[in-house]
Amino acid sequence: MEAILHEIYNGILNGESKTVEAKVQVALDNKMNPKEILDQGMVNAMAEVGHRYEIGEFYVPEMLISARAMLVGMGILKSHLKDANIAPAGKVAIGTVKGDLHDIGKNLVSMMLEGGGFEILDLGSDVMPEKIVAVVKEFSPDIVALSALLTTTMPNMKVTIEALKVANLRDKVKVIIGGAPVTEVYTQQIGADGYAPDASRAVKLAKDLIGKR
Ligand code: B1M
Repeated sequence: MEAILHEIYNGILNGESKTVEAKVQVALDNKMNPKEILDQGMVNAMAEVGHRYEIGEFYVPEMLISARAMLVGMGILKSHLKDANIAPAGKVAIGTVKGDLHDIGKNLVSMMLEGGGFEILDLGSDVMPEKIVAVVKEFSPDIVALSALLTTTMPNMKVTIEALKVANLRDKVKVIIGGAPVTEVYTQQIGADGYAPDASRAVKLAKDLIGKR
């Protein structure tokens, strides 16, 4: 079993989508826990990709092919991460903020929230504040979940909250935020309702905020 996780890990690191696709399937066929496959085989590999980029061993193209392999693996895991026993908990509109194309973490949060029983409106990445306002108006989600991976795009979380205020929608929806550079302190500074450092804590936070735990 360890060997399969290792192959998935290396597949992501080397950007080999086909290997990742095949090995994730083998792991599932062998009844491995999907959360274990995700955390130990895949998320760890992306952390190593980030490390190699930081020390100048990887460049953007390597990051990109690793990200593609990660997304292929996540696609296979998705339905297995759902917990069928949990009743619908609420509606979440989720997106990565304007200017930011990083969507792996956002997709993971989205998948885990869906697995936690939430109905998901996934708005993708590079989402304009105006789009969030329009979606809140039209679909009345309980929660807006914003992701940012760049220090330069984090301020667009505040811009989005301000846009909700201007549209008189701020008190109609909870706003939660996350992503590698985001902190609890920043959450308070911009007046968001909550921060989660990872996908599973995002589910707990969302449930707490709408009183479903
Ligand atoms: Co970029 N990138 N990238 N990148 N990239 C980072 C973020 C960086 C830290 C790398 C580095 O320098 N070490 C750095 C940011 C530096 C900074 O601002 N502080 C960086 C940079 C600089 C850039 C470019 C500017 C590079 C360039 O072009 N010169 C460029 C920007 C493009 C843009 O967005 N406009 C860029 C581009 C890219 C790729 C397109 C090549 C690719 C993204 C592909 C994709 O997402 N489809 C990419 C990647 C893959 C990364 C790294 C290597 C990995 C990110 C990732 O997917 N992590 C990243 C380095 C790193 O993070 N160590 C890096 C795995 C993922 C599971 O974790 O997204 O953190 P994460 O999500 C976690 C939590 O943060 C949390 O839960 C998730 C799961 O537990 N979370 C939330 C996330 N969102 C949440 C929302 C919530 C709650 C929790 O809502 C409530």
